[in-house]
Amino acid sequence: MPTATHCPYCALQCAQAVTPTPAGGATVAGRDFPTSRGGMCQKGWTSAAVLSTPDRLVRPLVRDAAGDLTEATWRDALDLIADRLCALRREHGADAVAVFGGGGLTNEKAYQLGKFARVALGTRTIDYNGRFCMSSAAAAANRSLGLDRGLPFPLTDLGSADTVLLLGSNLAETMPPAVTHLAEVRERGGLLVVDPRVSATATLTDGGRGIHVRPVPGTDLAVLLGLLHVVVAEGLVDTAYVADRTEGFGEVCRAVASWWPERVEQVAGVPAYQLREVARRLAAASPHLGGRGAYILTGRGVEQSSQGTATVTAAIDLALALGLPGRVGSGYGAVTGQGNGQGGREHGQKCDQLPGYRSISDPAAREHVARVWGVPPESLPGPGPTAVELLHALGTPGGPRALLVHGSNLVVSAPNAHRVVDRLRSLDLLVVCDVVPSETALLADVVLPVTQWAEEEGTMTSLEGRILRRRKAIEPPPGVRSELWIWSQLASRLHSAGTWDVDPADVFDELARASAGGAADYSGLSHARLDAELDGLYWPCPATPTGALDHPGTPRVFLDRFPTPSGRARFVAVDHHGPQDVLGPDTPVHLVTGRVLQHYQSGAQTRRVAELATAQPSPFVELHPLLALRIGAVDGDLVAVTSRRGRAVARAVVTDGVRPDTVFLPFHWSGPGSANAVTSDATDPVSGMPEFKVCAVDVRLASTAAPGSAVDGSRGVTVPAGGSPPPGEDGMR
Ligand SMILES: Nc1nc2c(c(=O)[nH]1)N[C@H]1C(S)=C(S)[C@@H](COP(=O)(O)OP(=O)(O)OC[C@H]3O[C@@H](n4cnc5c(=O)[nH]c(N)nc54)[C@H](O)[C@@H]3O)O[C@H]1N2
Ligand SMILES: Nc1nc2c(c(=O)[nH]1)N[C@H]1C(S)=C(S)[C@@H](COP(=O)(O)OP(=O)(O)OC[C@H]3O[C@@H](n4cnc5c(=O)[nH]c(N)nc54)[C@H](O)[C@@H]3O)O[C@H]1N2
Ligand code: SF4
Ligand SMILES: [Mo]
Repeated sequence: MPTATHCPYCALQCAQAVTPTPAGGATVAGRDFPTSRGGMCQKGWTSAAVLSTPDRLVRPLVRDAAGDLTEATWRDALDLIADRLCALRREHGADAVAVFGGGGLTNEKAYQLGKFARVALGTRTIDYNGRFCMSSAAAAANRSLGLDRGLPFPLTDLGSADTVLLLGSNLAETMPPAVTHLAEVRERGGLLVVDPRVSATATLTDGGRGIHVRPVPGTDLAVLLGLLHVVVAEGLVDTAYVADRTEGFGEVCRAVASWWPERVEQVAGVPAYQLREVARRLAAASPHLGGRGAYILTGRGVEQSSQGTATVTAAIDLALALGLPGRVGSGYGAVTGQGNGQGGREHGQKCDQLPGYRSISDPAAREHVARVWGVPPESLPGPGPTAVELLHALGTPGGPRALLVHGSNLVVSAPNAHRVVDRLRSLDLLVVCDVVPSETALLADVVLPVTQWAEEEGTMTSLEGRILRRRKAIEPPPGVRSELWIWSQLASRLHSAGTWDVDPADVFDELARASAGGAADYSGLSHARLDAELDGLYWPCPATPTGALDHPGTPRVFLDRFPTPSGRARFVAVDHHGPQDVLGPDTPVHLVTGRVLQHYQSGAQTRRVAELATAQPSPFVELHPLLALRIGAVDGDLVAVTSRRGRAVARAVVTDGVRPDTVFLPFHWSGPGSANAVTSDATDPVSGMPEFKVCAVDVRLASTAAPGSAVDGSRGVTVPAGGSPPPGEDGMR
């Protein structure tokens, strides 16, 4: 019998039917569902391969005196971790133990991890990889709209609109089944894409029926200020909406006054006529001018920037001026990335947060959550450092001495990876829970093998804020444990207060109580209720005052009011400064980073799937024919991309799909082609988001470039600079 569950990877959470095979693996088929409509991408279709990858972790590993990771019993591994944690806490205080979580963890695990950090470890030092992903969009939405639910409307709503403006999102590769929801908009010629590259998504603008805007990397904020300038200058503002539902418009009007299209053209390289055209098309689609509706959506291309929060803020300001948010058939949204990127940022693994999207600095929130946890509110630590600050502090005087990693492969995915590897190596204790020996696991002192997706029960919250059931379809390999069990074992060894359930349904019930009354209220839900609702339910979904679980959920938020003190959305004035790295004589080219269809994130999972590894075997750098000519490179040559931080060597793909002043490097590989050896760890001052997307580099033929060292997770393994990574050394098996 197939089990109904959802894909292990991205936030679209395509519906799957998983059937066990006699050999212990599984087969995966698509299943009807409103967002995925029975479809999956190549990663989803091949996802079962990760369940039985030959190097699946099935036993705890502990680093021995010779420096090798060797098999250990669970008892020995957990005793060792608990002993070392106790000793470090005694000597250096509770904050000396740090925790790093992930947006791929189920809601139950994300919740329990936050509780484990605050109650069992008593540390404030916890953050997670969602900081790399959704933090700028979240910070801007919270500030402007009072709430961060990535898409505050169902994805299926997009089909009714005249126009969709996609900024820095390559949906056609990052969520292929979602493209079906753009079909009607494309038919109307209404797809507008802002991306410096001719991405797969940009080609959906259909040869000019839609519009592809190609700004200089890192200048989207200027583009958005210019668009709002045109909307104001040409009298296209929805004045009734602005008066009824917003505040702060006057200041924003003044701020955009100086961003006339010709000035934007100078900064962003986008022709002034094209800016006017985009602004007019958006306005014509807006309800107040009789249009069918318009959506503005942002992705990582504009958010992963040192001005990411400001850029999203400008996108929301534009949407508010056109009267889009909180209207059926129009809106602003951010396209959440990770499988549980949405739920993962609601239940307490963020450094400043308690479950239910509550602030850890709010006395009432602390009181409520402490009661659910059975501990005094004053025992809960305060807010801790954000991800990049946390990583930089590891092993420094006064910084954390131990790190527990759950669901992130930092060696590949964190910015300025050489620095991160250096910090990880300086720790007294690195513990990594994973399903495969990721590059980060290979660096650890203790590696714990955990259950994955089709082996576990739980819930995930998709990009639309829809809560779904993840269901167990097959037995995990013997020897593998769930993280809920691991935390309960460690909590008891640490003599922690509180109860530590191991059944995901029980943990969910506790999470529901902890979230009650918070922004992301799940108190009207249970596993049993979600089992009966095959399409899931949207939060907020509170219990009734009598405790009944029959709230219908909230597909569309903001329809009546914005959850701000005044009930109005806030215009926030922002200004454009550009990326921290500026081009100079030694680094004259922009590097932009991103994704390819076949690989997921750090590639820890997808590089182990034969079909995906064959289709996309090694890192590559896209460069324009003019740049290729200048450096004397042809297709297939090894090209070195060097910044002030480090260097990546990858195969050249010569294409006029990138601008002559820009190269593109996907970040899915470690070793010599590691994009994050090169990226900048400058962060956004509001959100802590690193500037992954844009930095300044030198590009030349690898043979003419100075040698550099490669980022590789394993200790004692030296990867030669330059040259193709030998199979296996970049984690591919
Ligand atoms: N295949 C695949 N799918 C995934 C993932 C994956 O790893 N692989 N990861 C999931 C996750 S966690 C996430 S966050 C999402 C990310 O999904 P997306 O945001 O769609 O993905 P990216 O490729 O990171 O970036 C999108 C686009 O931003 C463009 N870009 C780069 N710099 C700039 C700029 O300065 N301005 C503008 N306007 N655009 C720029 C890039 O050219 C790229 O086409 O994907 C999810 N889905
Ligand atoms: N240059 C550049 N860098 C980027 C980005 C970019 O666009 N450019 N994007 C950033 C973004 S948006 C993101 S989201 C990050 C993501 O990057 P990472 O945080 O590295 O995410 P993953 O590769 O998904 O790592 C998840 C790890 O957890 C393991 N895993 C899977 N399920 C579980 C589980 O249930 N429990 C545990 N303990 N482990 C599990 C996987 O095997 C894998 O090793 O990368 C960021 N880095
Ligand atoms: S689009 Fe995302 S959720 Fe759907 S199959 Fe692909 S990776 Fe899985
Ligand atoms: Mo992400």
